[in-house]
Amino acid sequence: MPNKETLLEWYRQMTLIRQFEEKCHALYWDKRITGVYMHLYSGHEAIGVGAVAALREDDHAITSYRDHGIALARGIDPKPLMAEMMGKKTGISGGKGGSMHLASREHNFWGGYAIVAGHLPLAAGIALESRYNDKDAVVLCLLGDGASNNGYFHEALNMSAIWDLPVIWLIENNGYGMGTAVHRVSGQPELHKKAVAYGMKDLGCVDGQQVLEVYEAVSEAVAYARERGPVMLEAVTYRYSGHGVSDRQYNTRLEDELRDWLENKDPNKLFCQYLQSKYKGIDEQLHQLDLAMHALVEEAVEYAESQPAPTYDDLFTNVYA
Ligand SMILES: Cc1ncc(C[n+]2csc(CCOP(=O)(O)OP(=O)(O)O)c2C)c(N)n1
Ligand SMILES: [Mg+2]
Repeated sequence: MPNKETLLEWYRQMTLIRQFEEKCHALYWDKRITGVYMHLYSGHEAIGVGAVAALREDDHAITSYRDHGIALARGIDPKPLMAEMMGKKTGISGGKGGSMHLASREHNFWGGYAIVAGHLPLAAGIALESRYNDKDAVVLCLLGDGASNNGYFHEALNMSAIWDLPVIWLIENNGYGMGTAVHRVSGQPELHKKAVAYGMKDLGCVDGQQVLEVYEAVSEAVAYARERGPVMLEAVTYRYSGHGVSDRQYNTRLEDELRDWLENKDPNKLFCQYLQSKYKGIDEQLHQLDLAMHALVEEAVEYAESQPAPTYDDLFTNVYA
């Protein structure tokens, strides 16, 4: 069982993610963050924080375009992240990636990919490097429910199985791929069972709104992957905003459904209540963390706005032809 200090650190991260996302949303509608796409992680916090907490520093993480929360959980400073949102030169990806392509080699965080399931073969490749060079680092690959119907999913899972690659395939099942419900597009709506088709270990399904449950399940998955090879786990969650910022969501989803997930299954509220019941008198400490994360996000915005844009010459760096 993680100690109080660790639990408070998770609370800090979950709060930071929610506040960062809410700020990004406001900045987008204020046209201070531009671009067509930005996919928020609000609602998924317990998965990102619980799963990344189960990794060692030399392990790897890779995810889809819904990547801000994983970048923050991996310990990347909010300042270069916010600068990236605004396309600044000092952004974590040099201002050329934006919201969907956050990455940091130093943090073994490999992105941020816009193509649905496009990062799955890359996850297999990173894991192959680890195995080939006799390292024991594992790869945490987070993917959406929709991604589990893409051809890359089949190829990458199959390869990981035949080569015993140390990958944790963690499906963040938020019920929808854009506006399409899982049961309408997946022949097997119990997504974790897809592991069976590849002879892969299926660790089942976990409540993605409970950070401790996610942490425990992913820890088991990590131990399995490190010793034996690929493993699949599903975490059920919900996104609190539209698919991306330009999607107002209410066209496609029932307001009652959203209200239920917000009122009764908000991962941050549930974890706050858990901490309050476990540690009497912790309220003031939690309140101080809320304030500190608010200040941290504000500082990140101030920093990002003060940063220069990439130059003409920057267009030609890190381009492979
Ligand atoms: C190969 C490909 N097809 C379609 C799209 C358009 N698209 C972007 S996100 C998305 C839905 C993916 O849903 P899911 O995997 O469940 O992830 P979520 O957005 O729910 O986190 C689609 C169809 C794309 N980016 N790439
Ligand atoms: Mg989805």
